[in-house]
Amino acid sequence: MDPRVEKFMATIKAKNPGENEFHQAVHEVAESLIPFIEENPKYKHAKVLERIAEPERVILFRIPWLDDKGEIQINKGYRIEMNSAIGPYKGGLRFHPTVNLGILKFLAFEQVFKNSLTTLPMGGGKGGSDFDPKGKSDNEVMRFCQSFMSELSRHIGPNTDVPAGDIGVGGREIGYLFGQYKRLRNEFTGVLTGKGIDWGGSVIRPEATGYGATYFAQNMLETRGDSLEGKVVAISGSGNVAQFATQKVTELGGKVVTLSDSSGFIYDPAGIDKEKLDYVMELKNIKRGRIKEYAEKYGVEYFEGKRPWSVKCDVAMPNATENEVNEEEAKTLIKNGCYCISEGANMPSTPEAINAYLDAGILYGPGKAANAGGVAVSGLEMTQNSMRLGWTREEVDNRLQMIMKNIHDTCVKHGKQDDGFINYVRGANIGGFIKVADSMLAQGVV
Ligand code: NDP
Ligand code: 2IT
Repeated sequence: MDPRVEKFMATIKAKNPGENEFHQAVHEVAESLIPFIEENPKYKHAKVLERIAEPERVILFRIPWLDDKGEIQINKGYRIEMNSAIGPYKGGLRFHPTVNLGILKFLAFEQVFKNSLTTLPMGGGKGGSDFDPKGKSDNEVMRFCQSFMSELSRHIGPNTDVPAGDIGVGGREIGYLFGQYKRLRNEFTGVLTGKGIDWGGSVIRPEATGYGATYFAQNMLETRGDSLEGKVVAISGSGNVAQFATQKVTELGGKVVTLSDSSGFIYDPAGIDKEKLDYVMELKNIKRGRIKEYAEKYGVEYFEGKRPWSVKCDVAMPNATENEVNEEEAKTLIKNGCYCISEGANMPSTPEAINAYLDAGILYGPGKAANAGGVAVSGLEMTQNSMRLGWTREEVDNRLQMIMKNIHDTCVKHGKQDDGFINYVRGANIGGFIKVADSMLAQGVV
């Protein structure tokens, strides 16, 4: 390891003990940035990277709520306000039992670079709770969201901090959160994104992350004169990102053969077509069932407790969660002929898996570039809210495609090596850093 990176990481680990995912995210960025900063001493003397790695503010609070039995439940609530150099804090809320400070700090840190890459004026933030929405009634979810927002409302606002969805937070939760904010503040405003179309939302926001990650895969393939047409695609997850990635891959002529949830994956070699995807959407978004039921309905194989990376594919899209592709799985993917990875999830590949992709010279689009379409359309939702206007699907989709293309160009600009190989990790980290760093320099020691 580069001794400068090692020294930097020793300080990060000492200051943030036990926050393993945060260390992992910072390490990946530091490996790209420290050599770049050495070549650009203005960033070094101003300790820009050291400042970016320290949240501007961390809010931690109690969320008491009453379950359907009338019993009091208590969860932890968080909002990490990471960096506001280029705009209001912006980033999703995650409701999942694994949520802790280290996970949200990694997500907020990634968000700073991702939001910068979109070219829109958004700082970085992330929040959430260890609340588990699984098995809860709609009323319980509503009471929880109301209690969560009772505290969060003091800290956010359309010009301050604009949360959105992430794992466990979709349209239903954003609705309850928005209703409570409006009630407390007596303000109808763009304080959240991912809102319903009838009350301030943007078309294409639900689709945006999955569509964007698919456009990014297409952009990467185009650098090799290739496309998604006729490609076999393995997708993990079966939530928001996975569903709309499946839809767009299919529209572009690819064949999606896997989906998963935390219990296992289904393998459908015939491909998950529109009708089957409609079934998945109903199963996951309305019935809130398990992906196993797909295997029962369509008579395909289900692999309990397994991830889909053993399946033969050309393209893989990890769209579930962090660290869901390890070194062995990455090597299996490559061995089976996979040559393009586009990450819809945040940090789904372990550092060893990333090294395997880079060593093999395959196309690898890291999450902070490939999944930026979601937050980008959130930024477009903020724009529409400010104008009190709504754009058409065509307008928003064109802008999304343009933004993904721009992000791809930025990665090429900063990541293309002398031998022609595009290192998208380096490209995304440097490309995301420059605008934030220059803004911090311009704004003084803050
Ligand atoms: P959803 O809650 O809609 O879906 C999450 C999916 O991932 C579910 O299928 C879930 O299965 C699975 N999953 C969650 N945790 C685990 C786990 N520990 N192991 C295995 N599977 C798991 O979330 P999204 O689709 O919105 O988010 C997916 C990923 O995309 C996350 O990494 C998120 O941070 C990232 N992302 C999301 C954006 C958005 O706009 N929504 C934007 C950019 C990135 P189960 O139901 O069993 O829990
Ligand atoms: O990780 C992400 O970029 C998101 N969950 C979306 C954030 C947003 O503000 O739309």
